Amino acid sequence: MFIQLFFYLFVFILIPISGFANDYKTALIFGATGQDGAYLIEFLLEKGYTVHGVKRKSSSFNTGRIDRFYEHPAYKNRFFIHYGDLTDSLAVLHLIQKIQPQEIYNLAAQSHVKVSFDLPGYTAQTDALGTLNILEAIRSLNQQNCVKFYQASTSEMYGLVQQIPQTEDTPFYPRSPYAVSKLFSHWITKNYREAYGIFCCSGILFNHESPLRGETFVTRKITRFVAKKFLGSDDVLYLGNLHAKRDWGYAKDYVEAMWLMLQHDQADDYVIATGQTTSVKDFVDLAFQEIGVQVYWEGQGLDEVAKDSSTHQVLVRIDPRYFRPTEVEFLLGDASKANKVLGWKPKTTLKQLVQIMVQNDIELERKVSKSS
Ligand code: NAP
Ligand code: G4F
Repeated sequence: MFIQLFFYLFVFILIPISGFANDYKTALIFGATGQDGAYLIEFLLEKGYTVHGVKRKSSSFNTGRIDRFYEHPAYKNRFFIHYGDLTDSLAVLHLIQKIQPQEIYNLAAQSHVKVSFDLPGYTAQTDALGTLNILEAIRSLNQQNCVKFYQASTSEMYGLVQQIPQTEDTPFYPRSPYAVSKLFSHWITKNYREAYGIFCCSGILFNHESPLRGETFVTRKITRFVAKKFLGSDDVLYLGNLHAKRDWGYAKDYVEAMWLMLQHDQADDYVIATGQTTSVKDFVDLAFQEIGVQVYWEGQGLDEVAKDSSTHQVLVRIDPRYFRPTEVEFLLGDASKANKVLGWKPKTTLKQLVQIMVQNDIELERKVSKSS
């Protein structure tokens, strides 16, 4: 009797509250080599998970963000990488069959909004039908009750915003092939939850940045430029729409929200955001402040420029090549539901994020110039 009681206490109370149970969890991440993939891998490995990541075949190295996990002694035999592509439905099915994960995170996407206008077909194949490939694999393998699924939805789905701030109930109005494809994935995820009872969650994440952010996204483009300027460059930065506003958070804070969604007993969709919005122009100002440069702006439209207030040197000019055929001018998220239900809130302010990114890019630039 006493032994039985101890057994129940150990299995149902001590293991769950100690987090020890996570030692037995296996996660599969599509999009493991991207910004969020790298932060999520680290987060899950730290929690004791075994993590399987999927990388695409590439003619050059594409694992720069995650190589360090291979070498880390604490993660030995708990981190694995497999070749795969979301557009290859059989490869997706075989991976799930072989790995038998308890959690699947779909972070894989052609994630650049401007590029999606040039590659609408490829974007739809990956960002829309790719998600369906995973959900269909779960269903065909009869894994409905064994696996939890996270879908990387996006604030881009609000596009031409119908409400301020945007919540889980705000109507969508996508403005790019990327956003339309993501909207398909958002709804198909919901549909598979309702139709087949699969534990599927979509995180509607607003923009999130970090030192691992791709270099063609506007924040990282700016912080890299500011770092080069700090080390003596004479270049000018060319940007597109300076007046777009985004709700920018820190990617490291946001991957925790993905995990929290899959730990809850009810599958649901959540907005993840900071509740603050800032223009591209103000982001430029903040980034230059980080290296002690005050910026002032002059001119209008295509002639608008940013100058250094002590030297009057031009720092930023407009290049219409960076404009989009249809733009998302304003995003501001309300993450109250995630706060109330999951206990999630952002930990990092925009000022801290800019500091982290600029300092990291200065270090990186120093290393590059030392080695060349
Ligand atoms: P990211 O850095 O661009 O990473 C995307 C990942 O997807 C990379 O690992 C990429 O591989 C992989 N990938 C692309 N096409 C693929 C395909 N056909 N099959 C398999 N993998 C493929 O994006 P992120 O910033 O980490 O964002 C993660 C996810 O969240 C994306 O789905 C994005 O759309 C979404 N999202 C991002 C934000 C944000 O602000 N960052 C906000 C909302 C939603 P390679 O490394 O080989 O290119
Ligand atoms: O940094 P961006 O390219 O990010 P965007 O378009 O907001 O998309 C990112 O966030 C989404 C979440 O809402 C994700 F779903 C998506 O995968 C991606 O991670 O552009 C931000 C804003 C835009 O309004 C753009 O027009 O900055 C403006 N911008 C101005 N100059 C620029 C530039 N964007 C880029 N990439 N490059 C420029 O030179």
